[in-house]
Amino acid sequence: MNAQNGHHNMLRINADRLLADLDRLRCFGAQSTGVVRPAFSDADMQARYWLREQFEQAGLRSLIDGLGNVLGFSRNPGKAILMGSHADSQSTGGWLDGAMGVIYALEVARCLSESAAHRHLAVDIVAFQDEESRFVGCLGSRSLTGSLDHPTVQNAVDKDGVRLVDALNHAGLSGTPREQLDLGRYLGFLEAHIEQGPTLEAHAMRIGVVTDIVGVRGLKVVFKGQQNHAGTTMMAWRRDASTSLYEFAYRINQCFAAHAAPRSVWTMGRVKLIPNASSIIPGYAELDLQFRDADEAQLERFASLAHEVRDLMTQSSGVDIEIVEARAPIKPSRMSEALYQHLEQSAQEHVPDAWMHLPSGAFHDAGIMAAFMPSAMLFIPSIKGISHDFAEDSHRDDLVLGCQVMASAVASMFGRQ
Ligand code: HGY
Ligand code: MN
Ligand code: MN
Repeated sequence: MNAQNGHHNMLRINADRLLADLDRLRCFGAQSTGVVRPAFSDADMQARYWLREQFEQAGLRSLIDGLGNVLGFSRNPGKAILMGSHADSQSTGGWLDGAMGVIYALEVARCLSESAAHRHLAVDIVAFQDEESRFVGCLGSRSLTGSLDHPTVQNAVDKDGVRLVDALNHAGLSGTPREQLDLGRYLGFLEAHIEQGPTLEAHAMRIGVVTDIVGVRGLKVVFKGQQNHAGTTMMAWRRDASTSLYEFAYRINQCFAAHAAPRSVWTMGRVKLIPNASSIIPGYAELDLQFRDADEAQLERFASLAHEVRDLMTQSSGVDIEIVEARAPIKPSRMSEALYQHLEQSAQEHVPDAWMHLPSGAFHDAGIMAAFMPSAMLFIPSIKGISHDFAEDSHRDDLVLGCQVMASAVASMFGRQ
C-alpha cells in the first residue's frame, strides 16, 4: 500500500454530522415519511437558503444562482472535483432522492478540509435545481453547463400551467444572474444517489458503481372528440376522447412489449379528461407517455411506433389524435471508467466484494454532466427498491458507508489524476 493509499484511508467522515444534516434537510417540506419539495416551492427555497449557509460554514464561497442552483466553490487553487445532486423532490417524493447526494458532497468537502493531508484539495459542491422535471428535466445542470436555451426557459410551464418565469419571480430569483461553470476547472463530476430500485438489496450488495444512465423521452398525446350527453348519444354517433385514449394506451402496451429491448421501460402516469364527469362523453383527453432505454435507437423506435399507432387509430376513431414532445429529451450516457475505478477501489477497500457494477434505470444530473466532463455515480441500496414514494428509505449504516466510500474515492481521484 503506497503512502497515498495510506493517506486517504485515514480520511474519516463524521457520521453523526452526516446523519444530522440528512435529517435536517428532510424537515424542509416534510410530509409523512417523505417530502413535498418541488422546484421553487417555498420549502425548496428554504432548503436552498439553509444549504447555502452550510456550504459557507464549510469554508466554501457559496451562492444561489438565477435558476436556484446552490453552489459552493473551494478557495483552493488547481483542478477541482465537482460533487453533488439535486435538492428538489418529486411532487410526492422520498426524503433521500437527490438530498443524499447533496449532503454527501457537503460532508466530503468538510472532512477533506479537516484533514491536514487533504485540506489543499479543491472540491466544489452543488445542489442542482429541478432535476425532477417540474419545468424542465435537469434544469439546473443544463443551465450550469450552458446547455439550456432562452426559449426553453421562457416557454416552460409545469403540469398545472404555472410558468417557470413566474415561479422564478415568486422565488425572488428573477434579477439574479445564472451561473455557468468553468468546465475546464474540473477533473470530473461525482454524484451519490440511492439506487431507487431493488438490485443492490436483492444481491446483498452495499455499494453500486454505475456504468451507464438511461435516456428518457416523453410524449403528450392529445385526443380531440365531441363532448356530449352520456345517455342520449348513440354509440355510433360518439366521438369519445376517453375511449380513444384507453384504446391508444392498450395498443401502446401491446406494441411496445413486442418491440422492447432488455432495459426498455414505459409509463403512462398522467391522464387528463375534460370535463371529467361520469355523465358526459369527454370531448378532450391528454395522455403522458414516458419511455426510457440505454440505447438512443430504441428510444427513436418507440417514438415512431407511437406515431404509427396514432396514424392507425386516426383513420377509424373519428377522434383527432396529436402527439407532441412533452419534455426535453435526455440522452443515454456512459459513466467514466477512469473516474469510477476510484469508486471500485474504495468500495473494495471498505466492503470487499460487497459492491457491484450496475446501470441506472433512473436519470440523473450526472447524465447531463457526462457530456461535459468525466462523470461517475455511486449508489447505496433502497429498502425494498422503493422510490418516488413517501416510503422511500435506506439503512442508516448504508448511508454512512456510502459517504465514507465516496470520501476515500475523491481523495484517490486527486492522488491518481
Ligand atoms: O425520474 C427519474 O429517473 C429521476 O428520479 N428524476
Ligand atoms: Mn427522482
Ligand atoms: Mn434523483
